[in-house]
Amino acid sequence: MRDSLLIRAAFSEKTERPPVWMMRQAGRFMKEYWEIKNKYSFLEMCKTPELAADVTMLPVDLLGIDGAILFSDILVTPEAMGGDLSFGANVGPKFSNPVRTMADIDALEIDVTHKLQYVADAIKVIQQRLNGKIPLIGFAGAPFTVMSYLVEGGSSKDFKLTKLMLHNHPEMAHRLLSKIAKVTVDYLNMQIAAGVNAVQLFDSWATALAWDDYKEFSHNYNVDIISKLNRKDIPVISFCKGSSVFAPLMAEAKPDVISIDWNADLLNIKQSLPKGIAVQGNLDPHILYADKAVIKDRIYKLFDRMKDEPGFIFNLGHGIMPDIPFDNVKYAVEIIKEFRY
Ligand code: 1CP
Repeated sequence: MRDSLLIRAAFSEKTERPPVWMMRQAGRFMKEYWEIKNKYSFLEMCKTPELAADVTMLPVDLLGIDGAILFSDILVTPEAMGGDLSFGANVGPKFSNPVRTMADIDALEIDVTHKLQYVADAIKVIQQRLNGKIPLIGFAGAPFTVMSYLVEGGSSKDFKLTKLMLHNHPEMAHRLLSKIAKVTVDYLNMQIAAGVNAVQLFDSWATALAWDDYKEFSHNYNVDIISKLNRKDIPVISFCKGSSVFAPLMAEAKPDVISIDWNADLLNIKQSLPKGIAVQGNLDPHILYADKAVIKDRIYKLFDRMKDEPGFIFNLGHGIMPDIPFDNVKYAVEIIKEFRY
């Protein structure tokens, strides 16, 4: 896998075209996903290795992307720590026992990889199915983003309770973040041992934080996690919403790749980073709703801008929305695979 397009680009080597994968590529915009989802709950899908493999393979088989991403969720780690997690129809994730006090934090377990063995099992099944064709990306949520779900008890628009904990009770926040960081290191190293070829750390909601708070409550934990991963030949991709602003700090954590949201000019960001850090991104996912001529124009403009910069992986600035037409996503992958620098 070291010679695959994706891993070479992740290690900042020259490639004949940009490799392509897309966040949330294995999901709700595909009717084949719903055929499985209508029979099983989301957590059953995550916890049954054969089903997780079936879903992981959908975009591999139907879109022909250059990297598969493990079908799972960032919330399986807080669940293993003791969070009572459920996913109701159209209400998103819920934790019925939100973490609000020091006693709640103390009750969370940190030696939990045995409870996540189903993920290692899924990785083995997926690698058998991929059969060396393309790399498999593992992932975990970054501590701040995972913390937000535990504290809020689910998704949030404003992260009010989470930010209140950072501001009024920083000692509690740090205790909670340290516990999540420990679990995240063990979990990602377990995925690497089970056979993933790259890992991505998702800090989706870092964009809610001011610079100093990002540094203290998110970045410092990501630095610690990245420094403890068994990285030989395994590129580490660091993603956050807000990366157009936080990229200089993210680079200090020394990931191999930084995944950039769609606000920034990708070339400017790339040129501002230390040599040897690749970028991933950064098409506005809404472009995939537009006419095919627009999709082609925007993607090729991005490629033209990045043409002299080895170390570029095509992705979206964030995930594919569930109602983006499948045909448009397929078209985008096709024109990317036709492209040559
Ligand atoms: O209802 C359904 O069918 C479940 C929808 C779904 C799916 C397909 C959820 C629930 N998670 C997933 C899969 C998933 N989640 C993947 C699989 C691989 C792929 O990308 O194709 C990955 C990498 C994630 C990671 C994840 N889960 C993130 C970080 C990435 C991102 O998009 O920012 C986050 C924030 C979550 C939480 C989550 N999981 C699911 C929901 C509805 C949510 C809440 C999102 C929110 O708070 O807005």
